[in-house]
Amino acid sequence: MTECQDIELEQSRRDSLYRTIRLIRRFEERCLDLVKSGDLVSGIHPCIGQEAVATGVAAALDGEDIMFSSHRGHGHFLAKGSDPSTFLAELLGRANGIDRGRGGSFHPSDFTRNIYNATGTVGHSAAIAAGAAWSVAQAGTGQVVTCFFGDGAVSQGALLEGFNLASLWRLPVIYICENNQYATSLPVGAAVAGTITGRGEAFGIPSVTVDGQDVEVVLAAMTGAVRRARAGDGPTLIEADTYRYFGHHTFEFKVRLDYRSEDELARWRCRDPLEIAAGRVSPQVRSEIDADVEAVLDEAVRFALDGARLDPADAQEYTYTTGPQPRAGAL
Ligand SMILES: Cc1ncc(C[n+]2csc(CCOP(=O)(O)OP(=O)(O)O)c2C)c(N)n1
Repeated sequence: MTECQDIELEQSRRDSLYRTIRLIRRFEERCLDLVKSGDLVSGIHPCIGQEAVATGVAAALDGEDIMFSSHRGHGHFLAKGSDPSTFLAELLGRANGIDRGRGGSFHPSDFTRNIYNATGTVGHSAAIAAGAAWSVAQAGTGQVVTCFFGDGAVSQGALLEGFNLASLWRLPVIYICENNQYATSLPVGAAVAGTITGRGEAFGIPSVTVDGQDVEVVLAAMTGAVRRARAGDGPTLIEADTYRYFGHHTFEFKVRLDYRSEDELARWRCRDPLEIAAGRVSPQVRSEIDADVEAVLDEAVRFALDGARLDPADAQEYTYTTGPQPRAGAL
């Protein structure tokens, strides 16, 4: 087990946490609309219901700290300060997107915010994050690395290899498991032997399970983990219990997968992260924030839809730092 740091938050901080959760919730709802209208062609893995995890994690970090996101990653980017307009343009695959439309919803990066994209294979980011943490530790930059993954990742070999090295070399990395109870349609209880925190503890990593619906609880756990990492005391594993309100992916709007009940969904909605954070903000501030978020998102949608569509002819541009080069003798 690890200790959560006691935190006393000023009201302005609480307002700011509410704003971030609201921004993520409404951004995702706008994305659902854009999926339905056919503008967001890939579909998305919506993080609605999980917003407090990303928000609490990012609130404990400095701008220079490094983040490895997951396929359900929009909230991670917004919480760490990515620009909603260029980020949304990226999801729509437009040339004015943050990665010139090459990353899309599943694999964007935001180098202005030190956010790296999800690996195609679930769980493998944990090993890459250990490498990044080794790198910053060698360079003595004082940066902390965070790595998000879901409950579906915790039995992957690469993840456990990452845990091993992170602990052995006391790396400044914080692993965050967003346990939203399902990997696609597979309940966590049917897939995970033992416990998620037990995997961290097996490698000597301080590990804790927290209420992922309460942003202040997540922030408290993160504050302690960041302090440990910066002090050279090594990694932490935080398992945040949470729930996604929508399907694994928006393809579930078309295909009905009967793996969870309406009752279960209703129970989780009773502990809505947005409502919990809203309860700590005055009604007046709340309506000001809500109006501001809508204005930001109106502009983001306009900016994204105005972006140029990509030209298939330059599909290989920006793939390599030097541009695509024919192999010697290939021509
Ligand atoms: C190694 C590997 N196996 C399977 C997949 C296909 N896949 C993509 S997302 C996903 C579910 C992941 O569930 P979880 O890790 O719990 O994250 P969540 O989707 O719940 O956020 C699966 C099986 C993959 N990308 N990589």
